[in-house]
Amino acid sequence: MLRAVSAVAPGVAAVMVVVLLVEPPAHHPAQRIPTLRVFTDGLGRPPAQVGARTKSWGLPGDPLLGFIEIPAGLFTMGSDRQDAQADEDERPQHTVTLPAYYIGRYEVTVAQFAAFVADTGYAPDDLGSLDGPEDHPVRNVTWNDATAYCTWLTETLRDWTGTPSVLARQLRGSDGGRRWSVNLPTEAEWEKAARGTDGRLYPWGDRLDETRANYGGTEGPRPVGSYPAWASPYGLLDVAGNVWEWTRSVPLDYPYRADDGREDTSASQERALRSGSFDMNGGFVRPARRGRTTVDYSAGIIGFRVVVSASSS
Ligand SMILES: [Ca+2]
Repeated sequence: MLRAVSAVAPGVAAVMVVVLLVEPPAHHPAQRIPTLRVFTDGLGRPPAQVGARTKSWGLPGDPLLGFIEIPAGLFTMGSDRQDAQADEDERPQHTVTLPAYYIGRYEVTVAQFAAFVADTGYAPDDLGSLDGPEDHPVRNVTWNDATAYCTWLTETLRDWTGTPSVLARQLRGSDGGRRWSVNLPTEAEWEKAARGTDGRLYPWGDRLDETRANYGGTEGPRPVGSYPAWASPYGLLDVAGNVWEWTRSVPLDYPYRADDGREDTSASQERALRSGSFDMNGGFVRPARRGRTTVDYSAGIIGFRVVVSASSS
């Protein structure tokens, strides 16, 4: 029962804030503003968070809703023999070519995940996923929870009139091509976006620095985007530390091949995790580091970010 109460608390809190902001003084009851006009976005769906940075469903309020385009091309994946911190499963280092895709600058937040739950009535595998400040990364999510969020966001952004046109065209297949969707990133998509093309050890370069990311046994996760000066070459934040991030990939041996079964979303095996977390040392927050666990596992150190890609879901 206590878990259920805590699960609805964030949504209730957000509504309460809006009501307080828009209600006229009590001596003008005739001018009372219908709350429906405040909460809806054109589809009758309630934005989960009211704030300067967010608009709808807790998504970032920038022109592409927090998505960054990663151009098509080669990148260096994995680790070479000179990296003493590398595990055997990061080798051999090799090049991988990917088509273009979009990926979230930030980890998905508590507000974003709570908006999905509020909109659909989805029952998370772990109700602890709804706990925490709205601008913190969602955690305690299973792989199944994360992929359910992706399925919902795919349909939501296809339907919404406010979806940025560059994303809407891909999601709807408006140019005559295959419809793209919101997915968890593959291991290759995650790693390219996190370290760029040149094989660097960390998002910002080759030198580890505890002032550039949330790792090393800190007190817990921090608001997403807390280290804006230390983005990846493409602009991603918190790809080193804060929380681990689910990928869609089965963690098979390298070299990476997208067509060898590792991207089969119906597989019931374990999945790869990336990024390391606030409680990990520097070796774990290298973008090449591969974590892994089963799809039904949840923990307070595991969250996710999403891509918009041509991959089927
Ligand atoms: Ca992270």
